[in-house]
Amino acid sequence: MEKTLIVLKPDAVQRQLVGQIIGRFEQKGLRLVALRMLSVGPELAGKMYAVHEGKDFYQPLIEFITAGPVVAMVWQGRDAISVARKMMGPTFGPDAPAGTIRGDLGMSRRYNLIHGSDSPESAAKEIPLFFGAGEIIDYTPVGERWIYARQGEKLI
Ligand code: IDP
Ligand code: MG
Repeated sequence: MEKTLIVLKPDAVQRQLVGQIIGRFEQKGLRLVALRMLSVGPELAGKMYAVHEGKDFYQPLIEFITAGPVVAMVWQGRDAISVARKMMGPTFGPDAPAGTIRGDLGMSRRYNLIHGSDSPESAAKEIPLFFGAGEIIDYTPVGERWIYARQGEKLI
C-alpha cells in the first residue's frame, strides 16, 4: 500500500497541535508506520525543499522549517498520498476550506502546519531523507480489517 511522508512543521509543534493532527490521520484509517521528532538543519531542509530552490519564498521557507522541532511521520494506506493531501487542504490556511487541517487550524500565508508528499515520486525521494528502511514498521493494525472491504486480493 502507498506510503506518504508527513511532516508537522515547527508551528504545529509550538502550538501543541501534534496530537490533534495525528488523531485526524488515525481517525481517517491511515496506518502510522514511522514517527520521529527532530530539528531540521539547513542541509536536510535544502534536500527536503530542493524543488523550490530559486523561488522567491525559498529562503523564508528554509528559515521556517529550521526554526524549531518538527514531527516527521510515514502514513500508509490506499492512495495515502492523495488522501493526506486532501486532508491537509490547499497550501495556506486562509484559502483552505473548513474541514481540512490547514483550513481548520491556520491563518497564515507562511506558517502552514504541515508538509505532505505530493506524488509517489516525491514520497520515494522524501521518505528516505527522514527514515532508514529499518525505521518503517511493517504491521497490520487489528482494526484495519474494518477499514477496507476485501474483494479477492483487492482492498476496496
Ligand atoms: P504544499 O506544502 O501545499 O505542497 P508547495 O507549493 O509545495 O506547497 O510549497 C512548499 C511550501 O513552501 C509550502 O508548504 C509553504 O510552506 C511554502 N510556500 C509555498 N508558496 C509560498 C509563497 O508563495 N509564500 C511563502 N511560502 C510559500
Ligand atoms: Mg509541496
